[in-house]
Amino acid sequence: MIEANIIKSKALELGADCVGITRPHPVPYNAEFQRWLKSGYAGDMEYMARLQNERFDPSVLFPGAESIIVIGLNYFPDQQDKIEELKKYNVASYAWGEDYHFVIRRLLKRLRSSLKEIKPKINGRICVDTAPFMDKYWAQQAGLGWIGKHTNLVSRQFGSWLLLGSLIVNETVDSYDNPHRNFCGKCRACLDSCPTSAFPDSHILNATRCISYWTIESKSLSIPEEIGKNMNRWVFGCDICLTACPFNRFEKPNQTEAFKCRDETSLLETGQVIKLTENQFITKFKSSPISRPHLSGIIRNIKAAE
Ligand code: B12
Ligand code: SF4
Ligand code: SF4
Repeated sequence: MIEANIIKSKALELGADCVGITRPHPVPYNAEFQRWLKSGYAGDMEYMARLQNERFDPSVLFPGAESIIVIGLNYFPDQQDKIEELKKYNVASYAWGEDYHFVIRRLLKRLRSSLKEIKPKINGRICVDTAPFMDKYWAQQAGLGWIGKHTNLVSRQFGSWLLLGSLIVNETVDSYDNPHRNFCGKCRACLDSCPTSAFPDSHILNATRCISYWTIESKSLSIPEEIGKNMNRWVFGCDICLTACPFNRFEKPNQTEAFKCRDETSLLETGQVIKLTENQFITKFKSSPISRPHLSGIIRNIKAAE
């Protein structure tokens, strides 16, 4: 057994903005998930259908799992957009700095090493998107916030602007957090704000209607006209439903150096990115989330948003 407070202080010291700890158990949303897949809402994200047993039970994903440490990093921009006047296109704010996968993985690796110093036998599995793991569900269980109707975690400390990562460990702790209450009530601001009507219902996102899916994840050579005409100039991701949430009254600028807006983000915002060669694009956007759809995907997005 290890003291929860020791783990939490270490995580905060390493740069997490919030941290909670919960016990593993089977995730109760398997039926909803299967309905989501069957409805075709995953589009061409075939990986979502893989490793179902692991996704719905952390003890299958990591045998011997005793506790799940969940961290949140605030990514709300620390400044207004530098090039507001020249700006033609929008880029989701999570992508303005270094790729959060690297930032959170680095932090959780350090946390795992420092826990090993206290308990040499402790072992842990890091989850930041790449593992089949329901990040938002576990974040709610660990008390970081609740799953809003826009399907993302909402925090009473940071609004919609938390990125999540978890460390599953083979060690119990002396006290676990309680799941967070849901505060959405009758509000449906996020659902009504979506320009492409991507929510068939509360807590359900049809990714094949979501600008974020089309501009980041889709491998299609073109974006359907119906989506394109409602893209509102979002060429990488989309923050519209997140921005609509009234709990953003608690938002505050992030303090994470790696999330500071990089100069190359403006190449997308001005549209100048299309003048880059493939090699220049790779060099400039190395370690940025923007590299994911490749230059060809970014050009596709700009064409569709015009
Ligand atoms: C695939 C994926 C996407 C896809 C699909 C998104 C989706 N909502 O499913 C696309 C590409 C569209 C996407 C977009 C974005 N994403 Co994304 N994405 C993921 C990923 C890898 C998996 C999510 C998943 O499992 N989806 C499958 C569906 C079926 O699951 P679900 O929405 O969780 O739905 C379940 C619940 O709604 C539940 N359910 C059903 N009924 C009910 C009822 C109630 C009351 C409740 C509580 C739950 C519930 O059942 C469903 C099935 O299990 C996660 C990381 C991870 N491993 O979790 C990041 C993640 C969700 N994404 C993230 C972010 C930041 C984004 C964007 C904001 C990026 C952007 N600015 O463009 C957008 C937001 C779009 C939106 N409104 O969700 C963050 C969200 C952080 C947070 N605070 O929640 C995550 C957690 C990554 C991270 N490590 O931080 N994403
Ligand atoms: S990210 Fe944009 S397109 Fe996707 S659901 Fe939210 S508002 Fe709609
Ligand atoms: S906008 Fe309203 S319904 Fe949507 S997540 Fe925020 S509080 Fe919940």
